[in-house]
Amino acid sequence: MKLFQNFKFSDLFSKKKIDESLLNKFEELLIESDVGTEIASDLKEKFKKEKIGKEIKDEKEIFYFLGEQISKILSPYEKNFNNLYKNTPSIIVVAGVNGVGKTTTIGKLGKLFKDDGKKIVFGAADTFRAAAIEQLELWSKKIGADFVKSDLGTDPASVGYRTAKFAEKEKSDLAFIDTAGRLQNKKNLMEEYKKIFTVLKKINPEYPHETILVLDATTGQNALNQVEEFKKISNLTGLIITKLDTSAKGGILLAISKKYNLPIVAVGMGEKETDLHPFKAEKFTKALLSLN
Ligand SMILES: Nc1nc2c(ncn2[C@@H]2O[C@H](COP(=O)(O)OP(=O)(O)O)[C@@H](O)[C@H]2O)c(=O)[nH]1
Ligand SMILES: [Mg+2]
Repeated sequence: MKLFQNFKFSDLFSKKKIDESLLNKFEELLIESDVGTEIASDLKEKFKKEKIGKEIKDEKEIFYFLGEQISKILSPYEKNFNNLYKNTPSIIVVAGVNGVGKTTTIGKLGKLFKDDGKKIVFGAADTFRAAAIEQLELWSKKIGADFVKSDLGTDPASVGYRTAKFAEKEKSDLAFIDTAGRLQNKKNLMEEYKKIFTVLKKINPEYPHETILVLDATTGQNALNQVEEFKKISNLTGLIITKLDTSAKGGILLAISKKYNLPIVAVGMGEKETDLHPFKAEKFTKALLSLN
């Protein structure tokens, strides 16, 4: 993950003095890195106010200034994943389009809570592909979570229902419900999700306690559309951004949290079970800008 790819600030600031045309280039770069036009323009203005006409000693100065500002923008959206556990059981639906990393993320979250001594159950409500059910079952075995199995083509809502009931009966601490998220048929998809929520609410109007939307950082601006779609069908309570270990620019986090005011529960930094981390604005910003 790197906000600016193949780019050195020193190339831009060769004059060692900040003027209007440099600020415009700076803004352009920020827009290219997916932070969104509003934030890019805000950052430019802040920069202008404090640094215009001033000599800069080295490019690090610019990175540190930018880092401080970005960290300030992001810090209100920190939500540690430990907050997902508030009730016994805590019923959590994990949503998102195909391939973003939902199943993997459930495995990783399960591992984190399991290590903390919690009793976990996974529900395989992605019944669209047999491989998806197997994938979640493998994760459940790997980390020692209970598993509510389903068959190919079973109604996802019924799996959600059985998972919540299982969690109540077996006194699980957390239940994670995996979903299909296939976008090929948007109308069906949305109906399926709605049905999951309706059925869960019949058991307890408080269910699900959390609906986490998983987004793939490499999709850039498209992630904004995904939030838009999922907001229509559910009360999203948080985001998990995956694949930040790749060449993803990562700037999309700023655009999304600002536009939708959604907390970030965790970030995915790889495919292994230990590759999910709490979202810390300062740490994230440092990685984003390669500062240490
Ligand atoms: N590099 C990387 N790969 C990830 C991450 N999270 C998930 N993946 C991979 O993305 C692919 C799709 O993940 P999966 O959990 O099956 O997505 P789903 O369709 O949303 O359930 C798999 O190959 C995962 O190993 C991550 O944080 N980093
Ligand atoms: Mg899956």
